[in-house]
Amino acid sequence: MAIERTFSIIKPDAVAKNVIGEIYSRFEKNDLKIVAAKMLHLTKEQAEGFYAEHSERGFFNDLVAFMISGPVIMQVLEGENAVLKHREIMGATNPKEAAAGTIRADFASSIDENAVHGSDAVETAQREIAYFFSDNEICARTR
Ligand code: RTP
Ligand code: MG
Repeated sequence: MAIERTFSIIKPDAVAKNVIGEIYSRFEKNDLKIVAAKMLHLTKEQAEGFYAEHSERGFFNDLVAFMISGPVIMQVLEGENAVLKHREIMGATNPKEAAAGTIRADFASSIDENAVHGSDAVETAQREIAYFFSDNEICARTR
């Protein structure tokens, strides 16, 4: 199976709940390696640009307001089948529909404040990674 990279955000609600380590542990238990990470408080422009594909949706303004309501931690995860694997361990967008044991089932409050983001395809991951990380901020994990 192919080694892929995917882009992950621990959203402001989960940072506020102090469950960064719990979420990182889920990544590690599923053989996803963190090859880049940074904490930052997004600007409105960064959040609008990142979620530009949703700009016509009714929830867009609330989504942007939520994403800038506090700091986030973002990371690049690497591993076999990383994009789909990460989506599986995140669970469904709406935590009420998320499978038991998934990150959103355990830590999300609502469809609006749903703890994590994960890229939905390899091409999306490439674009999202490049939006926040330069090549020299991504580390090889060879040992
Ligand atoms: P994400 O992009 O954050 O990983 O989430 P996703 O793929 O599961 O969901 P997506 O359709 O891309 O939506 C992006 C984020 O917008 C919020 N949302 N709210 N109120 C609503 O109906 C609604 N739908 C989506 C969620 O925070 C979702 O994660
Ligand atoms: Mg999405």
